[in-house]
This record gives sequence, C-alpha cells and structure tokens, in this order.
Amino acid sequence: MDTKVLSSGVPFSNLPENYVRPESERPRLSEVSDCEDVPIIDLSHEDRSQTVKQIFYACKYYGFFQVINHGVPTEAVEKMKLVAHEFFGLPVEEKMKLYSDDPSKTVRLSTSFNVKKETVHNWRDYLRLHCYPLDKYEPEWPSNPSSFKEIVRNYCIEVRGLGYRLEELISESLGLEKDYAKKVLGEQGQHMAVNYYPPCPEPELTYGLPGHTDPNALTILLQDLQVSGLQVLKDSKWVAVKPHPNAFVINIGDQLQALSNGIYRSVWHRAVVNADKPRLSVASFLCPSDDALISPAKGLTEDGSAAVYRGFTYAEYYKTFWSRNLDQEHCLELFKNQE
Ligand SMILES: O=C(O)CCC(=O)C(=O)O
Repeated sequence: MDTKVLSSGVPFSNLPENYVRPESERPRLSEVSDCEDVPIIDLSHEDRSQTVKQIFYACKYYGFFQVINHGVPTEAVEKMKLVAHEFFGLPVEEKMKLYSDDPSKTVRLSTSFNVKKETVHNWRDYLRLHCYPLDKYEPEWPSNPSSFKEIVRNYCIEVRGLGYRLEELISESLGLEKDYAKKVLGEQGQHMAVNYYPPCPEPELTYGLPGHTDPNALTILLQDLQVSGLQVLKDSKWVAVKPHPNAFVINIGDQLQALSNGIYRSVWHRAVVNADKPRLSVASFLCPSDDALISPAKGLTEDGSAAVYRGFTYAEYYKTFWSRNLDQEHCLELFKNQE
C-alpha cells in the first residue's frame, strides 16, 4: 500500500530514489563536529542585565542558544514527548485520517516539507498544528491518543509564556523597550511541528530537513535527549547541537532578523537522520499576526544606519516563503532595500 508517510510501521531496507540528494548536496556527516560552545542561558539568573547581555551575544554571533531553568515544568515536557511518540506509533490507517499536503491546512499530518513543490524528498513525517487561539484550533486536533489535546494544550500555554519572556529579553538586548517586539508582532499566532524522523537506511544520502531558516519570529525546539540530529551553520560550517538535559533550543526567526535590522541572525539549521533510531523533535513557532508590519526597529536606524530591509506584512512574507523550496537562498534576501 502506498501510504504516503514514512512512519507506516514497515521499515525500509533501501532509500527510495526520490530521497537521494545529488552528491554536492549531501550532508557529509563525517565532516560535522559537535558545537562545543553552544550558548546555554540560565533564565533563573538573578541578574537580569547579565541575562540580557548573554542573549545579545548569542543572538548576534550564533542566532541560536539553549535555555535552562526556563520555567516550563518538566512534567509538561515529558508528557508532550510521550504523547508525540504515541501519536506516531498509531496504526498508519489512523494517522492517515489527518494526512494532507496542503500547507494552508491548520491541522495536518504530512511528510518531507512541501511534497507538491519539491523534487527530492526529506526523511521526515510531521504533524503540524495551529495552536493559537487555543479554543479555536484545539477542537480540530487529533483525539487519538485520548490525552493528546489536554497535554498539548498545556504544553502550548507554557511554551507561549516562555516565548513572551524571551521576546522581552531580546527587545531589551537590542536596547529597545521591553515590550517592543510583542507590540510590533501583534496578536501572535503559534504553530507546532511535531517532527518524526524514522530510522533511515542511508542517512548519508538525504536529510530529515535540509538547511533552512525559520520564517516566523521565534522558534522553541524540544529535542529528543537520546538521539541527536540538529545541526546549525556556524562560521560557514555545519556543527551538531547536542541535546542538553531539560533545555530548549531557541532560534531567532526571519522576522526578528528583520526587526533587528540584521544585527541578529535567523540561523540556517537542518536535521540529519540516522540508521538506528527514530528521532523526535517538537518545534513551537511564534508567528507575527498576518497584518503585523515588520521593518527594522526605528531605534536601530536613528543613528543614520540604513534600514537593511523594507517594510512588509507577515502575510506577504509567509506567502513568499511557502511558494519556494526550503533550501533556496534566505527568503529575507527578497525583502532587502536596494543599496
Ligand atoms: O528536528 C529538528 O531538530 C529541527 C526541526 C526544524 O528545524 C523545524 O521543524 O523547522
């Protein structure tokens, strides 16, 4: 049976041809080393100005960091991981009830990235959910496993709170008012991608997700502690981000890069796969409201620095992002002011 998804319960002995990247685009796993100096920021630190400085450094030089003592209860995190595993362990017929390759769907199980647009596929299945406002979207979420809605709802609330705290720290770190980003980004949407990467027969030839930047404002990623796979581009080299216990990985998205006038980086990152074990990650995305007008913050151009990007609405940006392949040039390049 052609089930469309990879997590059908039947293991693969060969990598199907339409997952094989051309030689020049392969991940070259043996050349990737661990990132030894990933910034780890303790959000329970008493001295806020110290935390703000760490955030500045991490966002400017890395575009990503890990947070610990972040306030999201361990129980909420563990339950989220368990229910995600349970979901992907369901019989394929049950999961396929939610299958769609239409990116505009607010709840969908899908595979790869954008199957209708891409020529080479990625070794990933994912459940994508819109999560805010909760009362609007929760009724559409899977009701199998039976605890799914309650667990994911709770997790979403906690993660949103963390996102807001981080946006405040990020605004302050740019020398802006604490609520600057929150005001500009409007009534922020929240999306979740529960990513499931099954064991892959030939991990050297393909990706879970190829290099990309995130189109939203901020990403809060929960990584599988046992199975690593996240890599980021640092100083033009791919490096592996080893999972840190009880941490989230935070990525600056394209919108915060634009708002910061390019001081902060929406980092290129990718997920690689392995032959032995399935890997799970849960990405939570905070997204500006559709009509939010994004442009470099005035406070960052008042000294005469040129605004690197033109103003645009998030709706315009998002449409452009999804009309392209994931691994093309940085989507923000298309929104630059002429020099
Ligand atoms: O699985 C990962 O580590 C990365 C996930 C990711 O980049 C995404 O969902 O956009």
